[in-house]
Amino acid sequence: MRSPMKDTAPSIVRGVDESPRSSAPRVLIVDDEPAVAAALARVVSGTGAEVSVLHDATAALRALETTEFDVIVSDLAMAGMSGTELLRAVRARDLDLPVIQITGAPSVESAATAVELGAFRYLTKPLSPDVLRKAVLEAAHLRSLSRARGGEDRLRLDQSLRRALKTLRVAYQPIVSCATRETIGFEALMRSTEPALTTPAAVIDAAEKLGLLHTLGRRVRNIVAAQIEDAPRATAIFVNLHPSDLADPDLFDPASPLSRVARQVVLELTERASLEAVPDLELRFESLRALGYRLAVDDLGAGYAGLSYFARVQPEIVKVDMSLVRGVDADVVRQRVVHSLVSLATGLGMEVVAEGIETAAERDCVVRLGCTYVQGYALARPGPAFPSITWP
Ligand code: G
Ligand code: MN
Repeated sequence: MRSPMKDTAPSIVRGVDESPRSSAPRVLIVDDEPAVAAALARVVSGTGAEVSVLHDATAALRALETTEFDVIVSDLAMAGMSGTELLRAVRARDLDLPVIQITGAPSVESAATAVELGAFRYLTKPLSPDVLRKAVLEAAHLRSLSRARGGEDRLRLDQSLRRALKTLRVAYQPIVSCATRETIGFEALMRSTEPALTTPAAVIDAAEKLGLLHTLGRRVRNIVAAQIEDAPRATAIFVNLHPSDLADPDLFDPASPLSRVARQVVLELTERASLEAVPDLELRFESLRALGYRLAVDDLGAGYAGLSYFARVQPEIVKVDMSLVRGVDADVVRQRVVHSLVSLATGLGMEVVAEGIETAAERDCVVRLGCTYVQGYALARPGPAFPSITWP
């Protein structure tokens, strides 16, 4: 491949003007021909950018994991991973990072792919230094705009979440025995009054984005721990866990407030959320049981993991998802599914909660199908510690 530049190849890879590192854009040049890469570096350095050079795309991807670059300038035809594959891999992790592609063999196909993957520019050789410098400056400008926007969004979200955490409340919804019609427990449900984060899903989503899931989980568990002594005698409190909570040492700390009352607590693990990423899952369940907790599988019948998940947790209690409960009294298929889940679970010594009961007909139907407990608006809405039920 001949050099794209009229300039001769220098060995400098640092910016020519020594502006502070923080303000100079960081540009990564990827070209498998060292002489070409050096020529590109010399030209790009002329913009005041801080330039790094790598000679293959795989190394570039590795570098992106540890270093934040503002612009990538990449050759298309490279030994090993191509420039197109590099762009695709970059897009999988960063939708905004501008990538300038340079090619000595332009084609309609590679240009179309560049557009599809959102390349910032598709430049052809021979390349004028001015064109490259202009493209790099524009790309760096775009990057700084999107960074500023992202920073503001994040700051606003952070402020909202911190307010939500301060004012967080827990509502409790009764879980009722079908045999005695007595309340045997309450599900603790997070409630937020923060205007930007009104639903529990929005709070969890924000905490996930900001890396504060453990803070949120601890907050809910500590509120429950402080209220549990006011719960009616012999009732259990059901607490929802996020899979990330299973990686929080606080959950396993015998001295944490909720651990002290673990015998009164059932931890709900939703089948919806994948636990694939949690290492030593079975050991963690064992530790929780050693602390006195019981475990429940939540939303059974709604998720993707299905019965394999069920076998891994071997829960004391399963909660049949409200999608199976809705209209169950008038739907033979739902009745069969619930009946099968009930016989499977009770055959394994587990108890079954039917959740999301909205009508007396649904309630009576799941009782007939053998569910141990019922929960839902038909009995009681979630409310301040601790609501009573109606079951005439
Ligand atoms: O996924 P999980 O089962 O933890 O969800 C419980 C949610 O369902 C809570 O937000 C609760 O307010 C809501 N909920 C409780 N009972 C009912 C019900 O009877 N109908 C509906 N639609 N939602 C309910
Ligand atoms: Mn739940």
